[in-house]
Amino acid sequence: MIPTLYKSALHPREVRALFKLKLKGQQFIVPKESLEELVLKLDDKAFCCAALTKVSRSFAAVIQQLPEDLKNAVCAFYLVLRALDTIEDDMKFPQAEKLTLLRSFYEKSYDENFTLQNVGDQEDYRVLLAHYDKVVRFFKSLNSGYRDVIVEITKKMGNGMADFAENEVVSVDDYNLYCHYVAGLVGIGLSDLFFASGLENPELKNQHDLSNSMGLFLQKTNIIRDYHEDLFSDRTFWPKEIWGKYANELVFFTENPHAPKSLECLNEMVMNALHHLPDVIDYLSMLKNESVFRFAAIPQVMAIATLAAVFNNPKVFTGVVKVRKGLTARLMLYDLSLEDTLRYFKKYAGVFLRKSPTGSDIHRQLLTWSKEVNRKIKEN
Ligand code: IN0
Repeated sequence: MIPTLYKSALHPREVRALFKLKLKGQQFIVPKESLEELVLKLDDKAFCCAALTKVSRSFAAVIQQLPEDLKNAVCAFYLVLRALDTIEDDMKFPQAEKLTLLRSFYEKSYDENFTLQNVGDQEDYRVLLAHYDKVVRFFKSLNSGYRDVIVEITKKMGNGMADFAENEVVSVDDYNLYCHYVAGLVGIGLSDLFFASGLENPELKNQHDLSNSMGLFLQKTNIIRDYHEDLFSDRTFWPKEIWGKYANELVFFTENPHAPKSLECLNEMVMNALHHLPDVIDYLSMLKNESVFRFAAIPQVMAIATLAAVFNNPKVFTGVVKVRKGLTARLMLYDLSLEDTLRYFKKYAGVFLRKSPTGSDIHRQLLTWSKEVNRKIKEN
């Protein structure tokens, strides 16, 4: 808490938010015991809620403010996807078995005997998979409208992940397709869950492109931010079609973090992600329910703040660049509206422009982009 406060010291509103969140935090209790200890104490639903707080940290609170039915559906969806992701990420899992499991994972949604031992590179993920039968029973308690959406998305995502476990991301098309599988489909699934809840604008169900962009904006931000971590765990999602213009090997950037070519590459990756923002604005403008809005908007504001922090920043190549936790706290506490969200987007659009050298190619692209973003903002 103290180091977090220190970083937010010049932002008094964030300091206040951090303290309030600490108090309000009692509402979203993150249990002190380990998940393994909690298995023995909690019923299926309580275990799933606890697992959510363990695996998604601050995001769990954003899910928990959704209306009861939709909250349970999103919680189950999140845990199913996290399980799938854990299988995909486990580099020790034998490849052939991994592919079969990714492609058939959706079939386990109704199998109360299904558990997986010793899979996952973090303790909480391992416990989640070791007690997956609990997720299955919680999933089965949802109504059929929600269940069908979750199974369909899990099937498509597992197959897409398996395709990419065999083939690398090379072209920009591959990059968009990979991000579609792991995140765009989440956006499409969430729009379908909102529809099934009856709480949201029914038009959302047909907005596949906008829903997809919501996921792509988040996932591309993660991929850019995680360059260093991913490079050292021997995987990479940066498309060669982009980085190949600046270097012969991806490690060049780590070895030369301050080289103009390294920063130009990073900035092109950021610009590529920023092109999804107009769709994000259109999607968020369609939402009607306030708690659904906050659930959808908070990760997008965190993403643009992260992109602004990584833009033109050599530290991406040598470690992790993170946004201040105080910002998350503030976004969660003050009931974020569309107006506030658009104000954040406008503010960060200015940050990108200021961080790019006047007259440079990237500056020109950002100018065109920010005109479009500002036009969208005025429309709403
Ligand atoms: C998410 C998304 C998410 C939330 C709301 C609307 C969305 C619309 C389209 C696509 C995804 C949407 O949000 C989470 C946010 C999250 O988990 N944050 C982490 C922080 C972090 O760095 O990991 C936290 O601990 O707070 C998200 O990142 N993903 C996700 C997964 C499932 C669901 Cl149901 C919603 C993951 C991903 C890959 C971006 C889709």
